Amino acid sequence: MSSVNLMAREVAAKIVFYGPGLSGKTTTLRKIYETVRPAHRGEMMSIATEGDRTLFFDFLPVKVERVGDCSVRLALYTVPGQVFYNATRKLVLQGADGVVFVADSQPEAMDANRESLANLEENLFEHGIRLDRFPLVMQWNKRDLEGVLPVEELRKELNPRGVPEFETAAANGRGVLDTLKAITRLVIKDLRSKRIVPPPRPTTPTGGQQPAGLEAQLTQHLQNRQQPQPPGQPQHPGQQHPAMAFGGGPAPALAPTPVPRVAPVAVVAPRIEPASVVAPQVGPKLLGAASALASGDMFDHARAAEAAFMSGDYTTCVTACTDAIRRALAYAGEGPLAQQAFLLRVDGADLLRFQGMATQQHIRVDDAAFALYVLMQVFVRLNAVGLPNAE
Ligand SMILES: Nc1nc2c(ncn2[C@@H]2O[C@H](COP(=O)(O)OP(=O)(O)OP(=O)(O)O)[C@@H](O)[C@H]2O)c(=O)[nH]1
Ligand SMILES: [Mg+2]
Repeated sequence: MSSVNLMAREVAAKIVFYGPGLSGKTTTLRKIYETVRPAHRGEMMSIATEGDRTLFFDFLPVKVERVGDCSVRLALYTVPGQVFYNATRKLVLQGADGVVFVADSQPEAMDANRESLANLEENLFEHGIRLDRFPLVMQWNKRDLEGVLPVEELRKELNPRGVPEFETAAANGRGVLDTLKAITRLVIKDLRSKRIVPPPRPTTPTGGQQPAGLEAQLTQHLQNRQQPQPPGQPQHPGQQHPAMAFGGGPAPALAPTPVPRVAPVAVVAPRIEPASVVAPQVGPKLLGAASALASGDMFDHARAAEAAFMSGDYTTCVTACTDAIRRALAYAGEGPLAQQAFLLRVDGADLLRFQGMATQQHIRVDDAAFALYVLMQVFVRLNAVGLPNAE
């Protein structure tokens, strides 16, 4: 899914947190959300959850501070771990640039871990990708619990390839940012080797020499981040970390504040940061056109599509639109999609073109914009006929 905007010199990459049910994927994303400063991440969205269980996906856009003359945008996703949601896992996995496998370290979860890893391999293979050549990091989660398996055992069973691995306790945040750093590095390295990431410009605006390659710039950026904080800006435990906490060293202790259930709408508490630390925040959050037209229960689906579009994840935007359109058309009653569209007087040619995208190898920005347009068309037609009604 990676995309590069050469004008803005911006790289967008998709990272998926995969693993069995209840292994801690959503908890991990929430911790990243809490830890990264608001200026560097968007809203976290949990699309369709039931209690603690993810039914569709969680999504969190994160921006790594400018690295040399490029910036990196990450779109972080979780899949639903429960075995019977494989179709959704396949959709979410589409276009991924890297995977963090979140394993549950408890002995009783070992079968589920193995099964989920095999399932990841199978689903990637269906997308024409071999897991053993794909950017992958293992997250041994729930290390805070008593009686967990030794890491050697987890490694032997689940990580024979010896990819980078991290012991984490997502519940208190330990290790999650180190894991994220590692997968980001792997993804950037992979994108460089595929020549997707542009070479750095030869000189800086001030005439200084840039280190070669985006990864070298990232390394330099990480080193800079290790510099001590300027006086007057101490790091408090629990304080949101500057940038992505990509500064190396241990992740900061995280405040044990309870995490509220993630609402579909803005959950970003406004924060006032010293001007010298943070770029000014963009003003109040605005609704996108699709979510402004959405009825209550379609709202977070529309937001997901818009957020994916804004983060440059056009494949997921189309995926989210597909799901939303299917759900929205269902208000016209049971039957094939074409019949539902006909009843609502949604343009058949538009719907055909939209459905044709499913077979496209590469989804471009104009495809995603078109998908959002079709979604809006469906919402407008539903509004016109008064659906969904109040009953
Ligand atoms: N003790 C402990 N509990 C954890 C940890 N990570 C997650 N949990 C708990 O495990 C449960 C499941 O966590 P989730 O993050 O919802 O799991 P998930 O992988 O997203 O599950 P699905 O959405 O069903 O795939 C929750 O009750 C979490 O609080 C951890 O590191 N330590
Ligand atoms: Mg979940």
